[in-house]
Amino acid sequence: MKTSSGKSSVINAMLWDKVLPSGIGHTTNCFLSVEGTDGDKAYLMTEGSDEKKSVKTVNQLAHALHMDKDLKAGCLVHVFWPKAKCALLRDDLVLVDSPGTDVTTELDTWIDKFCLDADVFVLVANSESTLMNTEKQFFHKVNERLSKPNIFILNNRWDASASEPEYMEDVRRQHMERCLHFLVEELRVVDPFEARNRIFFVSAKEVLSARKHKAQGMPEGGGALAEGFQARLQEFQNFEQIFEECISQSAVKTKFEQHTIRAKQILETVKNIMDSINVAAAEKRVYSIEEREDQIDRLDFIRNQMNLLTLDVKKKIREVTEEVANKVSCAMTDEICRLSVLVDEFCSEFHPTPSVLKVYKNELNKHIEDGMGRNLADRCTNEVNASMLQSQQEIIENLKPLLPAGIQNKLHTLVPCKKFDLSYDLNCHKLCSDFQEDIVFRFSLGWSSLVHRFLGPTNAQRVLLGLSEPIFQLPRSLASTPTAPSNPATPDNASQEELMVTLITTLASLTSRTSMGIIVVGGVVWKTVGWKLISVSLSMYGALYLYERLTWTTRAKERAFKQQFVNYATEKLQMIVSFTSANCSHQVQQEMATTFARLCQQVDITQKHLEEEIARLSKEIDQLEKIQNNSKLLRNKAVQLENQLENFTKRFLHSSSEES
Ligand SMILES: Nc1nc2c(ncn2[C@@H]2O[C@H](COP(=O)(O)OP(=O)(O)OP(=O)(O)O)[C@@H](O)[C@H]2O)c(=O)[nH]1
Ligand SMILES: [Mg+2]
Repeated sequence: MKTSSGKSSVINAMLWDKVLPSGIGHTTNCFLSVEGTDGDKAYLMTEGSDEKKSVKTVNQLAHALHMDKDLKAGCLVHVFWPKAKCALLRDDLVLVDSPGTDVTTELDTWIDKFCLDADVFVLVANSESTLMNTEKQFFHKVNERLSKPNIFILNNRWDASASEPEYMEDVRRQHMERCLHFLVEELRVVDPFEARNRIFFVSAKEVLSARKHKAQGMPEGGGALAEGFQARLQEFQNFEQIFEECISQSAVKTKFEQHTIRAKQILETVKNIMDSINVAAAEKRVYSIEEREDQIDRLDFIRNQMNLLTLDVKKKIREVTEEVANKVSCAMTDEICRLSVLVDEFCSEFHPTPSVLKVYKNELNKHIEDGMGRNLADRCTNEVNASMLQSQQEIIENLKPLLPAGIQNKLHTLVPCKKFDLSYDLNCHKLCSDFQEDIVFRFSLGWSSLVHRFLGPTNAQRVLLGLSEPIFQLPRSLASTPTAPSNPATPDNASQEELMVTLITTLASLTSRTSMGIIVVGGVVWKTVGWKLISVSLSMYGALYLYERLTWTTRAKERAFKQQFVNYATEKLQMIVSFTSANCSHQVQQEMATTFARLCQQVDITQKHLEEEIARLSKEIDQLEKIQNNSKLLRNKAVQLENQLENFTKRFLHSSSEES
């Protein structure tokens, strides 16, 4: 590092050619880097300019450097030397030559600028003097900035020692001790054993001239060479070999150490990320599994409850409908019993002409239909409504817990419990359309009335229509009796005797009433007593007839009509009691079933939502499992890479640092 110690000469010797200018005095006035170029021409580039200045000879280079007034000691000039000319430059090696250190005080700036990237430092000392303090100081500073820098010490100009062979060994030992002390004790960059491979005694000038000779095809030992040249050449070659080994190891280290450290950091981060992903996914998965279990439980619960509730509701609907049927049928039976009252209440113009009668009947039908409907409604509708509403409310209350809170609140709008009107649909008009009134005058002791009374309405009709068996064939002679006008259907061909026999035969089995007794007695007497008695009887009979005929007024007819209608309608209505009650209970059943169906629909929606949610959770759980597996896989990969990096570090980085 000291001026003229031969730094430039060492580089030239290593490059086998005089690449850099060297000479007595302060030759190198700035930093010079020498690196290889693929081209066959050398050139140089100064800092801050892209211009490639061509150099042909060293003199030109020296000239160029000297001429450049802008160049200061602190700046860097790149010298590009054809790789073809020098093997050393082929592996991207860059050699940096410095100006003499004793000429400048800008050590710190230099170190920052040129030394921090350096793999190997070579201290070229002048073996004719001892290590200079300025040289030592530079390396102390370098040592502060870099950890264990690779430092070689070349004691150059060792050829000079050949002139004083008697002191040579002593001088060499002295130099060696001082250099060892400097490297091992002061700088502590190497151990004592290793340090012996870092200190060499050489002559750059000799080596360069020998190599130049050799390059020109002349013997390398040619020219005026001092004694011990071969040993010094050998030592220089040793230096070169160890220097190159050191460079390559250091290159590996500088190239890969930082990357390895960075890669380890990245792998550590990746591991942490994967771990946290794994933990988070596991937590989320556990949570999702729990949630899914909850939802499945809830779904099962809803299904079971629905099954139970459906049975319950069916039972309830059956009960309510039965209750309604009973109620309606009771109410209707009562109403039918009270039908005469309802019919009596009716008043409208009555006249036995068919047209008036038709209107009368229509109105009567309507009156009964309205009245009965109203009465039934009064008796049943409220109760039915109440019990139905109560049942519906019970059903809703039972179903409510199966629905989510949001729907529970608006259930009354989704399933409205409106007031429900039973429709009884009596349809009296149609029911009584067959009604045929019988309001022609009929004498109570007349022929047909008697037959009616004795034989009952069915047999009487058969007898009167002449469709019965011969025993019921009525005697023809009776046609002349006063009863004849009252019954136009009386047969003419029946004989009196036969009639009597028939009557007696029939009467024998019947409990006789007073009038019947009279007739029977009259009939028996007729054959035995005289005409006086018969004429008295006949006049009494006539008077009775006259009386009945006169009292057969329109009012009586209306009464008879109403009575007949009541009988007829009672019979007909009784026939439809079970039908109507069934109809009503059916309406109730429909209404309740509709309500229940609406509720079921809501429950179905809830179930469907639950099923969807369960499916979603299952999918999520699968995804989380995949994520977990992936994160584990990636973590394992990271661990593998870490191991590989560790092996690499042990093999290529640690070993080299241990060696150095
Ligand atoms: N005898 C002898 N002379 C040498 C040796 N090495 C270099 N010289 C001579 O010493 C002088 C200075 O050599 P340089 O290589 O320029 O020295 P330097 O350290 O680069 O000098 P600066 O760049 O000025 O700091 C030159 O004249 C060389 O011929 C050597 O090993 N033995
Ligand atoms: Mg120099």
